[in-house]
Amino acid sequence: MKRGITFGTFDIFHYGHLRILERTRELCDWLAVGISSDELNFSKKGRNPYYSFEERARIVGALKCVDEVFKEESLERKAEYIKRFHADILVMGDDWTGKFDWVIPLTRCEVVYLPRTPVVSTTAIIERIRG
Ligand code: C2G
Repeated sequence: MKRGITFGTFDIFHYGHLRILERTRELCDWLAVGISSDELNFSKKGRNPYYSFEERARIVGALKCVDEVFKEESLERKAEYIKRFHADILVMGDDWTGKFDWVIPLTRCEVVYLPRTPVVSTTAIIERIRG
């Protein structure tokens, strides 16, 4: 059985989020998803997520293609999370290309970056509704 792991904020859940999770699950038989803590999101994006960690984790955890959700507290703890879940493959969108290759020698986990779904993003949704 191949075990997968991926990470994200998944704020204001949209089609691009669904597609990365579905495509990730096609590459493995079991999938754990690390959901950014509210504090990690603030440090990455300079704003609080619209939905709280608990709400984002409930939404992602309810999906058919997701087997387990957990809290991602820091980008630097990826190797620890990979070991905790015995992940064989880490998948991220290609906005992160190369950024997590450092886990390979530490974990022997395969790392794959998939193309982002064009056009849709949480930021674009917020701007469109605001404007
Ligand atoms: N994504 C995508 N297509 C989009 C938007 C997002 O494929 N149109 C992917 C991203 O590439 C990422 C995942 O969906 O793999 C989650 O995106 P975000 O919620 O923006 O997560 P991010 O803030 O990039 O957090 O440890 C890594 C970080 O926690 C990732």
